[in-house]
Amino acid sequence: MENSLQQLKAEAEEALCRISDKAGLEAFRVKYLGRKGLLSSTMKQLGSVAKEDRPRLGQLANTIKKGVEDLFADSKEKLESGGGAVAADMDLSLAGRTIGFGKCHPITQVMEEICAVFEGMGFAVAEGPDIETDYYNFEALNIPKHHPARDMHDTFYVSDSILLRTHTSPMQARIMEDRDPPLRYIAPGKVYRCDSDITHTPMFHQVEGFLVDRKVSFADLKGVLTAFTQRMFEGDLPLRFRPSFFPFTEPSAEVDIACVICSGKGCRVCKRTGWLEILGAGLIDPEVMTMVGYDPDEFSGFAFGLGVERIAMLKYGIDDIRLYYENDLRFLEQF
Ligand code: FA5
Repeated sequence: MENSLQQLKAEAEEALCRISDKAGLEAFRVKYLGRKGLLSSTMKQLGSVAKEDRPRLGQLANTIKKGVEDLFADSKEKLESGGGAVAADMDLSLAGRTIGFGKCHPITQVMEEICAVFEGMGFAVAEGPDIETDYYNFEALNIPKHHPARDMHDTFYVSDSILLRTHTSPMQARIMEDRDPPLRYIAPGKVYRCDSDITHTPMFHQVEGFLVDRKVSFADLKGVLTAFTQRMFEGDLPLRFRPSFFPFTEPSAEVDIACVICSGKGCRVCKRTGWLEILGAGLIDPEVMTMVGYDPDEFSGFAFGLGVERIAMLKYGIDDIRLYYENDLRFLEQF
């Protein structure tokens, strides 16, 4: 009896798997679960088994019956909701839905391109922490407490001495402190400022670059940056060096590229000037050299920090920087 019950269970389970329409379900119900069905007739035989085996086999029969009833209910529900194992009207030869491949965000792509251009010029790549100390972000760069230059940075503070780095320049101090010249490094990464409009975002990317050696001049800086823009924009884009001020470079400059969005005629992106600022740069201030233990009479260097989003705007003719961070796939998929 026990064997016949187990065999019936296995048969019923197998039969259920093969059912693909309502008629099949009804036939199954009549054959296995109906009043005169196989389960009922097997259970009727309980009366003829030995008295001492009856409770155990009765219990087993009930469990098997309940199991088959549950499976039947499940299959019925699946079939009625169109999710049957193999629906009769399902065309298995149809092509499946294609799953699109993901790819890097356009800013990551531009960042990698920028790094590749500088690596081609012999710069090594170093990365540093986004959460930075006040010392490396400001003090080591000749920006002591209460210096007015701190105001330009719109800093997000974590505590009095810890902050989200406002630029990648702390990497100058971190690397110079650790190593002796000659040095030629770039340091790409995220930076943060409380700032937002069509050319500013609160989180953006910079690539810091610096070179320290004997007899480094402003002409070297101009040469490297001109070669960079020529490679990045594949041609001669007008470039201008504007005198500026950074406490950690002397002399300092800001570099603008002719606005590709309006071809230099003036638009809302370039604030009607025909130029878009892409980086700050200069010769490393002797004060910074001294703080990291270099002799400024023996060594000199240049440094620059470029805005990756600005380069990406110019490269692709994007007129609002915030588009990069709205996560609209229709925009992102174009790159
Ligand atoms: C600096 O951050 C300096 N650390 C650059 C530097 C490095 C100067 C080494 C000298 C030597 P500045 O604040 O100008 O400078 O920012 C550099 C570039 O980052 C800007 O030219 C601009 O392209 C970009 N940038 C600045 N603020 C934002 C912002 N909120 N959103 C997007 N890009 C920005």
